[in-house]
Amino acid sequence: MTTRREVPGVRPYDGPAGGWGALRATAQAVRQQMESITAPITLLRTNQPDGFDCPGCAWPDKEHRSTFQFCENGAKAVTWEATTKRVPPEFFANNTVTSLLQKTDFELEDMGRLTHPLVYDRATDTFRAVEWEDAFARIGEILRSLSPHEVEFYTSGRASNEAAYLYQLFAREYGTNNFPDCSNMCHEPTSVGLPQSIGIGKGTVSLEDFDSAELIISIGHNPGTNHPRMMGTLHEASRRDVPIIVFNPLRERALERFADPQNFIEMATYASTRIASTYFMVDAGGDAAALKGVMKALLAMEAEEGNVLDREFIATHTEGFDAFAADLEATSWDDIEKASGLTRPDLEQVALAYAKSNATIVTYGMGITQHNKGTANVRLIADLLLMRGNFGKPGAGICPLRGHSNVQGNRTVGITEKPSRDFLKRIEDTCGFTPPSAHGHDAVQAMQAMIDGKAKALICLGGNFAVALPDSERSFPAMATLDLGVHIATKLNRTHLLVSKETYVFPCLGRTELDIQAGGPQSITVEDSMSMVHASAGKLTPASEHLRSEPAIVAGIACATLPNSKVAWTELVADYDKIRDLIDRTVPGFEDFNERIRKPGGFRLPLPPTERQWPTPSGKAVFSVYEGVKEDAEVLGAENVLRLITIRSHDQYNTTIYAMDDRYRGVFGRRDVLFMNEADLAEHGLQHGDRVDIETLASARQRHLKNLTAIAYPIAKGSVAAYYPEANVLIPLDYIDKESGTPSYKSVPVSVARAAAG
Ligand SMILES: Nc1nc2c(c(=O)[nH]1)N[C@H]1C(S)=C(S)[C@@H](COP(=O)(O)OP(=O)(O)OC[C@H]3O[C@@H](n4cnc5c(=O)[nH]c(N)nc54)[C@H](O)[C@@H]3O)O[C@H]1N2
Ligand SMILES: Nc1nc2c(c(=O)[nH]1)N[C@H]1C(S)=C(S)[C@@H](COP(=O)(O)OP(=O)(O)OC[C@H]3O[C@@H](n4cnc5c(=O)[nH]c(N)nc54)[C@H](O)[C@@H]3O)O[C@H]1N2
Ligand SMILES: [Mo]
Repeated sequence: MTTRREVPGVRPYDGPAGGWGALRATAQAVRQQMESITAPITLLRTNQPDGFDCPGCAWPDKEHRSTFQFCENGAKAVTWEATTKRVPPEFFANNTVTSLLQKTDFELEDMGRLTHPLVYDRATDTFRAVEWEDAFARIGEILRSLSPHEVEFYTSGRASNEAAYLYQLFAREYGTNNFPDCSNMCHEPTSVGLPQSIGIGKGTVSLEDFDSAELIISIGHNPGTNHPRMMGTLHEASRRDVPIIVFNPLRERALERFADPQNFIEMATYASTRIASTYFMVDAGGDAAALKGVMKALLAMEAEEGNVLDREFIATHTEGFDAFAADLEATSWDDIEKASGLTRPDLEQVALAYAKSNATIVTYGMGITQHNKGTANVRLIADLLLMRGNFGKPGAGICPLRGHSNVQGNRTVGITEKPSRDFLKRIEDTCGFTPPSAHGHDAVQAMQAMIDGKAKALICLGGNFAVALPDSERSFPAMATLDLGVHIATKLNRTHLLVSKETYVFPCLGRTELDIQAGGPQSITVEDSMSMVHASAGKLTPASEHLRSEPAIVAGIACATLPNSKVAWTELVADYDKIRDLIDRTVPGFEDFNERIRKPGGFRLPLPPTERQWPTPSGKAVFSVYEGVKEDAEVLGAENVLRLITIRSHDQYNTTIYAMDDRYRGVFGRRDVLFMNEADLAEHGLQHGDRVDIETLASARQRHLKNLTAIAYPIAKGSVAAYYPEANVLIPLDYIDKESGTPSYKSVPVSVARAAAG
């Protein structure tokens, strides 16, 4: 590479992921957020049998009783919540909302934990403290004056099963299925696609499966940052010489090399382990074509040599194979190569490795789901696994990397805008009211209803709704049109400041904190990515004596809204066992919930495909047909169009910015960068470090993001990447996967030009 000009805050990162850099970063996170005496104790309680579940990610622990698993980003999530910083009412008295809106997302949350329930005062443009009961009474009054379908009940996936269950019970008794949910922006294609393929919308592997896998294919996820405890698993697999094939448009350091901080020798010798055995820089949005290429090659191998497909499995357990195979035949290699950005020999090489492996796991994340063909992508992964019977045997299966630490659990206990009849019937029989059956709004539909003036109130159980959604220039103003905004949160964020006619911010307990109710100290439960349900109990003194638990806040609003409620809210909140009893009676798989949750490690929810049972309408697993590769080849290959990927930095948790670095990608102290392939820079007449403007193509409305610094980066040619949430201004709200409603956050057609401003 020729010598490049120096760009402030941009320098290549040569080390492995993990290692000493990760230990240093952890120490720094602790120093910045916590008094050092309590910090190590808190961290040691993370994911311990009697401790709390890490709020960082949904990757499981071995039976939840391993010794402390080091995880830099888990430590950041914990210290960010357990911080000693506070934002009391005096602070709000001295800072108008207009002035707070000038602060960055990092600055807003870094101010610390919320301490009092707050109400917005329009006259002074400030938030002031309010009594809980007064706030509940007013909210109840407003909600009673609205039609239930005008109210949106948003959930972010950190909420416990108990809080989420009460929340859906409240909204349903009130009269709506409007449950926009962070999952709608995340793994909805998994929830919609996998049931069609294998009858259940969840992953099928367990941690133990990784011990006997012979091949791991990792598509579109960045575990070094987002699921760091998974690095231990990949590290072990690699040291067993298991090939790990990666498909990712960006070179992600942790997928190349990793030094395990738990490995004494690696640390002492500054050594590291390779992770990917082969790394394919697929084009953004090119996975469907790549997967079809691999499967087409497999069919060809079967025709030539035989014994490549698991014919018996296909005959006994699946349907739709002939149409699926015919479609692969009909798809041209030319289109596959154009749409994936990979070559036929590349994909044949993957097919060969796959044909050799007797047990394959495919892991995937947002690089697969956040596309306008997200559901089709997920189904193609299932197809690949079905071809060789990679379900229901040790070491094999599908492994979606879930987002928030309890997003999967929220879904399981009823946060869905499309509830099944069966579930509604159980609620009716158990609770004595008739829940509505009409489908409600998902996240994009909820925001669209707000933009159209059809929604009048938004209640948020956590999260940063407006900032997480696409199209900020339309989404932000929509917040102001609402009659009511209610936000249950640990920390202040921009969505809270986009005030509605009346706005309340309610401070809640976090995972790390002691939750004491009338019936004594409570524990909550969560479900990890592998369908393990286990208990979690915080131990820290709450950030303020005025905090309430999420279940208590939901119950408070419910009591004030529904004076004749059939639900015994106060009793349920006094003892969460009673909430679990209700879950036991209404959600399949939770039989004897209270008993089983008390066993160390918890229990696993039923996953029929692991026993080769397929709860699809036909009772068989179903192959899919994706006919879009030709169109993808045209769209992805179009001249002068780049595909924008929006990603998380290493110092970020969704819209929460912990700090301004992205260590493994070599970006420090800034987030205003656009990652570009060297050849694309040259074709645009640009150099590393030039300032650029980005414009969204193929949309009627003009959308710009100006003055980013373009930097040369190993990324597939034709793909560019910028950080979320800043880049959300560029994404049209209706640019979604039609089947699941998930925004196409990872393949926005854009043009890039030298910045107009000097
Ligand atoms: N520390 C930390 N942990 C987190 C989060 C966090 O923000 N910070 N967020 C949590 C949540 S809610 C979620 S959903 C998960 C997210 O975890 P990931 O699924 O890892 O999400 P992203 O960071 O969005 O990155 C996706 C990866 O996909 C790649 N990619 C982008 N487009 C494509 C494509 O078209 N094809 C392929 N093959 N790859 C592509 C990107 O280069 C990137 O490496 O992590 C959870 N854990
Ligand atoms: N462009 C682009 N946009 C994206 C994505 C992307 O990859 N690209 N990813 C999407 C994905 S995968 C997701 S999941 C969404 C995330 O969307 P959200 O889940 O809505 O966003 P978060 O940033 O996780 O929410 C952070 C806020 O949660 C609150 N919080 C933290 N802990 C707790 C708690 O214990 N209880 C309560 N009640 N509140 C708490 C704090 O106030 C904090 O400010 O964003 C989506 N948006
Ligand atoms: Mo997510």
